[in-house]
Amino acid sequence: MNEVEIKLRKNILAKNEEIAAHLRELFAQHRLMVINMLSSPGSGKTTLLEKTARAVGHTLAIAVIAGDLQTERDAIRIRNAGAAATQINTGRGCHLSARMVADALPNVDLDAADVLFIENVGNLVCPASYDLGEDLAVVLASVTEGDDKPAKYPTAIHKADLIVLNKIDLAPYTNFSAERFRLDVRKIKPTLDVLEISCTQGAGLQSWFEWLKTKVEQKQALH
Ligand SMILES: Nc1nc2c(ncn2[C@@H]2O[C@H](COP(=O)(O)OP(=O)(O)OP(=O)(O)O)[C@@H](O)[C@H]2O)c(=O)[nH]1
Ligand SMILES: [Mg+2]
Repeated sequence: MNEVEIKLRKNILAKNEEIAAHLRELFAQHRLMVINMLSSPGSGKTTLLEKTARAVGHTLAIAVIAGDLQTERDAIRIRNAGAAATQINTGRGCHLSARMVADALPNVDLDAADVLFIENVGNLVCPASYDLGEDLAVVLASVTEGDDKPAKYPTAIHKADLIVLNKIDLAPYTNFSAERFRLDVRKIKPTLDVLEISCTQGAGLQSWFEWLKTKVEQKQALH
């Protein structure tokens, strides 16, 4: 990057921080827990949200903003699972920005929801640099991506408040080492928990629901 590009990027990020701060204030006023979901394409973000909506949607009002370059497919899947969902199409954009989230908010009932998930565009690079006013960031990894991803994408690991490791049902068919994965995570952020799950077979999902419930209760108790 040359000097002009660096300055431009700094300005864009500063503007994003400003809007994110407004969003954070707005979410706090509504006592809404907001979770930014980051992952590579296809790690299972939408599947996890579908499972969550079906399993705990009757006790926890879930709203989702789903970001993809094209199509409304993820929002449709989530609505079919019983949660409110709004789709953002970024066109060629590799991440959601605070401005995009702000523009989508008229479609989200902030009073009705207990938790708002923001399913970011699938990649571990750009979404790690853009604050969306969220309370927490969850990085969803999956065993089919390989165990070297934390070491290769440390910015996303730094941003994360929880790592969810999905598709553990497929571990026997790969050379994935949960030990290597956890070791690299620990090197980058020693306090970070790794929660192993299988969306298709259900392993670990109960722990995910409990983590989520605790976080929502903590947010609601703040005011
Ligand atoms: N075997 C297995 N497959 C899974 C699991 N979770 C999700 N999948 C499959 O993985 C594929 C991708 O899942 P999605 O939920 O669409 O992934 P995503 O992260 O939302 O993808 P993008 O929005 O495109 O980035 C689908 O075919 C899912 O059925 C799992 O735990 N085990
Ligand atoms: Mg998806």
